[in-house]
Amino acid sequence: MAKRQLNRRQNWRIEKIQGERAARAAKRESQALETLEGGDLGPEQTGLVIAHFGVQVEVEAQEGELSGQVFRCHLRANLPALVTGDKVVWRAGNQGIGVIVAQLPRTTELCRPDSRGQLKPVASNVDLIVIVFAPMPEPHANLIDRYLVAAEHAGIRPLLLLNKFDLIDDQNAPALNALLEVYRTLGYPVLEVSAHHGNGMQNLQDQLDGHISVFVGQSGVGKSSLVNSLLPEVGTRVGPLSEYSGQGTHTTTTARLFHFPRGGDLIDSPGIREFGLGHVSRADVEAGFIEFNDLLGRCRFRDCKHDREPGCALLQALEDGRVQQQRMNSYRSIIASLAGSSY
Ligand SMILES: Nc1nc2c(ncn2[C@@H]2O[C@H](COP(=O)(O)OP(=O)(O)O)[C@@H](O)[C@H]2O)c(=O)[nH]1
Ligand SMILES: [Mg+2]
Ligand SMILES: [Zn+2]
Repeated sequence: MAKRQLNRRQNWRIEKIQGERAARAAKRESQALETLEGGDLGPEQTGLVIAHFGVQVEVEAQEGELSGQVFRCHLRANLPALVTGDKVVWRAGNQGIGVIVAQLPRTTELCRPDSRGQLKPVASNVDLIVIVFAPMPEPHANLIDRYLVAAEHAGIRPLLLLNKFDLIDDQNAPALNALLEVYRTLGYPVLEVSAHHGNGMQNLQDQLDGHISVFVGQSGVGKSSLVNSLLPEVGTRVGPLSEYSGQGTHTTTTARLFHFPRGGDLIDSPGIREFGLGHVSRADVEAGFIEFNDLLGRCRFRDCKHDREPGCALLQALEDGRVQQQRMNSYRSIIASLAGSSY
């Protein structure tokens, strides 16, 4: 598609219109908040943000007689930006509307760069990242390792999930098994399932129960199919949510939290499924390779790049087989990809 360049004047006009629109929305919001605060509000109670819509959020009551009910809530002006998964203190108004009065501390944050390249949280309190791959499209160890670094960096436990189990044949089995073995050796949990045929899906559900999970992975590996199979309601509920952000020209990557029937939650959005390695430093990448943990700081040179330096603890471990060649390749390729960016 041909890219049409907007001239400065057109750009300025668009920015002006968007600015005015945002100002009008903010004014409407503060009027609504004033009306609500002037009326009768219920007692303070805890709630869970299950979706957010620009200036408002949807909160599920977590205690008392309202527990489980969902309220559209306004935010008091002094609050930080809330994301799906946030625990909050809120007060119910009338007719299913409420006011958020405080945000409770987050245990984890999943961040992504926004359109300006600034890192922004997109979901909080996630404690399991399910990294999905499949026989087709052919998996890249490098990409899996990037997700692992991202998970380690966020302090969130990863689960490796090979989907399309039904597509394993004599041709691709050796390479796939070798790949899985790399991660089993590192101690990462690995599951094999087929979203289409249902193999292993109960086992997967057992792993998800009691956790707040996200599914990530390359396009085409079957994330939508997995989510739809686990939570048939998602497909029907996600669509209408992709609303206009009011800020720019792109649709928001609104994340929504869904409950599994037996406990545990899934936070899902197209943006989260494509969640990748945000802005990380060389040190973050090193820390993201768990088998390096005992080796870092043991190289002869303090600023060792683990490239060809004498007395490098990582190179020695590679030689001894304590570090796997494939992981070392990934590490180098990730570091090389950082070099061009600012880190
Ligand atoms: N054979 C097979 N195909 C699958 C399976 N799961 C998903 N697919 C197919 O893989 C393609 C991509 O799936 P989709 O869920 O859209 O992947 P996403 O891009 O990761 O969300 C679709 O054609 C699915 O029908 C599976 O378990 N087995
Ligand atoms: Mg999809
Ligand atoms: Zn070294």
